Amino acid sequence: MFIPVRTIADMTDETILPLASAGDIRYDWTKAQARALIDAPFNDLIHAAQTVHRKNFDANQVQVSTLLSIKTGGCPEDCAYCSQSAHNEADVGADKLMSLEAVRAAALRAKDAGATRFCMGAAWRGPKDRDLDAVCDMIAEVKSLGMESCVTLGMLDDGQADRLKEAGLDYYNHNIDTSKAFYEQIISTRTFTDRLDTLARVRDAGINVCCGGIVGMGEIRSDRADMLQELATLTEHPESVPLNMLVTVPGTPLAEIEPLDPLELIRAIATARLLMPKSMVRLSAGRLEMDTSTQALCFLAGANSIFYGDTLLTTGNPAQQTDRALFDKLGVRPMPIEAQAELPAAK
Ligand code: SAM
Ligand code: DTB
Ligand code: SF4
Repeated sequence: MFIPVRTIADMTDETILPLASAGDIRYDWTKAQARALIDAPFNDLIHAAQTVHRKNFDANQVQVSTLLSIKTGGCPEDCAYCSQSAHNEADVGADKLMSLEAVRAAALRAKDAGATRFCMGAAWRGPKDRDLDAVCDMIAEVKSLGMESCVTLGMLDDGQADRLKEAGLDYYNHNIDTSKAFYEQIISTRTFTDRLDTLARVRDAGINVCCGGIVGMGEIRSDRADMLQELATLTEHPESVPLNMLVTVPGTPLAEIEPLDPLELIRAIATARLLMPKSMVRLSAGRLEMDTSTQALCFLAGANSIFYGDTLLTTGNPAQQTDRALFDKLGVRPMPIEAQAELPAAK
């Protein structure tokens, strides 16, 4: 079935897009098509996204990851949203890299609480080789507990991704954050191309790619479509696409920005689901500020992963009890680790 949708300003005619029955894996999406999708009538967009979602996933399962900041603050990058940038007043101050014992204890707690993936973040421009040794030990530790591992350490040089792969790393998170056009408003210390280079190194090393961005930083809807089109036209779709709603942090340049209408996040999630049908789409930061109905619509639009545990890296996340109640209310079950391993994107 083909549903006609009205395109946005830079296209004058109605265009025909394969909305409802699509779900093909394509790498040739154009910006105009991505913009037309995100701009479609809300009900058409959500219906199409949920239809594609059901073809690829159990619609009542949501993957559960837990985050830990293993090195917090004092970051040399100038990301305008971030509490950990040394350029921002908000900077929480530089901590040392956490010990292996402390990481193991946190991973065990996450596992006992039901998380199947453990994600470790460090506020670095990129890891030094000495740091990488320590992080490799942490990855091995997480794997020995029977969990999937993910790290986000900034930019990687040649060879560093291979070392992470050897340590058993499952996912590397590195976000493009926003559209190429809006990017310079947010970060000046590393370029959009730098990010793509790191993503290529991760892909070449055979590590699953986790890459998404933030909405609500003052970009417009077409920027959100363009960011998603960028991801959907990489050589392979990222296996995991985290979509964060900006968490405004006092002392950052974006502290006073008007909150984005949650319907815009939901549109972005549905568009991600349509452009990258087999990827996990994570409803990431910003859930503490969202009501149950918004989160339910995010799942309906095709989100199927969350961060679980009351802290993200430096900001808050719903309490575990609150999320258990959310899942109960919606009849959602945590995705078992075996089911994740079976997903086409994980192979
Ligand atoms: N330092 C590493 C890097 O930037 O590659 C990894 C950690 S960084 C905090 C991971 C991602 O979290 C960022 O790329 C951004 O998309 C997201 N993030 C950071 N601060 C945020 C905030 N205040 N609100 C929403 N998302 C945020
Ligand atoms: C991602 O896209 N979101 C996570 C994870 N990747 C590392 C981080 C969210 C951070 C939110 C702000 C904070 O807690 O400092
Ligand atoms: Fe540093 Fe990452 Fe924060 Fe940017 S988002 S300032 S790179 S910790």
